[in-house]
Amino acid sequence: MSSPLSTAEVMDRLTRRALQVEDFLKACLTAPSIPERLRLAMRYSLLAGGKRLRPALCLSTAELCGLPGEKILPFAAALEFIHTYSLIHDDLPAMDDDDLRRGKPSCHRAFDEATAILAGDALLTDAFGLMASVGESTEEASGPAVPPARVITAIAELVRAAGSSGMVGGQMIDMECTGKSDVSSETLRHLDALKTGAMFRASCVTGGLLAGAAAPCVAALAGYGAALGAAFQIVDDILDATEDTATLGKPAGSDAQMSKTTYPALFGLEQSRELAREAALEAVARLDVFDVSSVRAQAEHAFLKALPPVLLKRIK
Ligand code: GRG
Repeated sequence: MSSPLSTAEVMDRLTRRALQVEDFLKACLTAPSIPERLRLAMRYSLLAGGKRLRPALCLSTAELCGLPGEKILPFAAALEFIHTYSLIHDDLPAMDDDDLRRGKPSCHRAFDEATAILAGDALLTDAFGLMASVGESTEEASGPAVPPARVITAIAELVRAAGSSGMVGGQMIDMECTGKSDVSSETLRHLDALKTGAMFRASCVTGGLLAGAAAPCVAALAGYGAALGAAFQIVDDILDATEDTATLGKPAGSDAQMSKTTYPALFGLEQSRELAREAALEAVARLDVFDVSSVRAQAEHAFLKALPPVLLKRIK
């Protein structure tokens, strides 16, 4: 069994994963057929930093289940394309109307509203080409990187997570709840599970599906991703209420300013911290089913187990 990783080791692995994803992303969106202003806006937001957590989870869970991450880099990058589109649209005046994202002017501030809408639309649409590409046969390679049937299953999983019954649905509920003072804790959990949790869950599950993992392992990855997503959202809510704009790279206190229902608003800071800890522990426990034998899988198992507690260290 793998030994526990220190915070520094987890951060080091995350940084290396982020760089691997960053290199791939930098090589994307170079086709001369893309109108220049659209390309600039897409690359502006895509390459503005970001922790690259969702692709890192996909690559790591694939390796945990025996598939080398290099084989599915385009799929992992697609998760970041979809995440970036959601951030661009979330910042628009019709939604959260935020001027700052990832420490820089939000896309509609750096360009204009119409260009930002199109940049988000294009990132979402182009993500499907990236996902499909890992199941396509190319002339250079002898066959597809991953059997096409697995790729279709993984795409279907991600579509459910990102679409109307997932992230977009969660955003709709979030908007409907904004400004209301009587939002229940069940509604908050539900909207967060859709808005944030669904993409975390899908990032983990798709890694397993692409690797051809057995059903109990895929179910464990789903539980891990959902619990990690819940912990992440609670931490994000706490940070919004306690950190400054410079630290966050986005406007601090915006949840309270917009009268959003958040964990600190409903439960107070101390209980929110406890709920984040519980969710992180649940995530870690879901990894117990894995019986890892290869060195690479052991390393990923240790990383995934150590990640939820490290996430909690972002809150004081
Ligand atoms: C507009 C369709 C649509 C959906 C928006 C993701 C989302 C749904 C809204 C973002 C608003 C928000 C602050 C959500 C809380 C959690 C979250 C997704 C934070 C941002 O993710 P990080 O911290 O960001 O992984 P980086 O910049 O590191 O990629």
